Amino acid sequence: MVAVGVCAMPAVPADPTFQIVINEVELNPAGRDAGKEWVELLNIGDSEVDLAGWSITYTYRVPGTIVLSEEALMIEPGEFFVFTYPRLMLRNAEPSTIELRDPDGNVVHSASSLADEENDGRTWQRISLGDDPLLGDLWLFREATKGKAIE
Ligand SMILES: [Ca+2]
Ligand SMILES: [Ca+2]
Repeated sequence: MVAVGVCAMPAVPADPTFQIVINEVELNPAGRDAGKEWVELLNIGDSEVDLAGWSITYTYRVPGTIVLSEEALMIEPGEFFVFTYPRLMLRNAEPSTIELRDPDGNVVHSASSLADEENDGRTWQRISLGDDPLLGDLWLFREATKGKAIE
């Protein structure tokens, strides 16, 4: 997809794949879930990325995708972006996969087999194994660190 009608184009890398990762997921926040489920993204690359047109999947009830932002949404290297789902959209009990997709629909990153039946402030957190996509990710279920680096 090509952005049109703007003046200065930001320096977007040719291949933002593996620069933006799903870093933390809250499937089942304390209390009612509607409007309180969220996914934290992190830019692990060394250049900024425009998340306009990028989408994230949801799993409840009929799976689908929702666009993060129709407008420019820059995420700088090392920066987090927390997307809060607007309504009840993430399944708690059955393990499911959440995918981050670029504007062309390519899966950029995914968090697999996540389930959260704990109605509390703990979240699934991605533990870096060196930021090499070939190594995959380790996911831990711990107290939330929303918008902050995971220890
Ligand atoms: Ca809940
Ligand atoms: Ca939920």
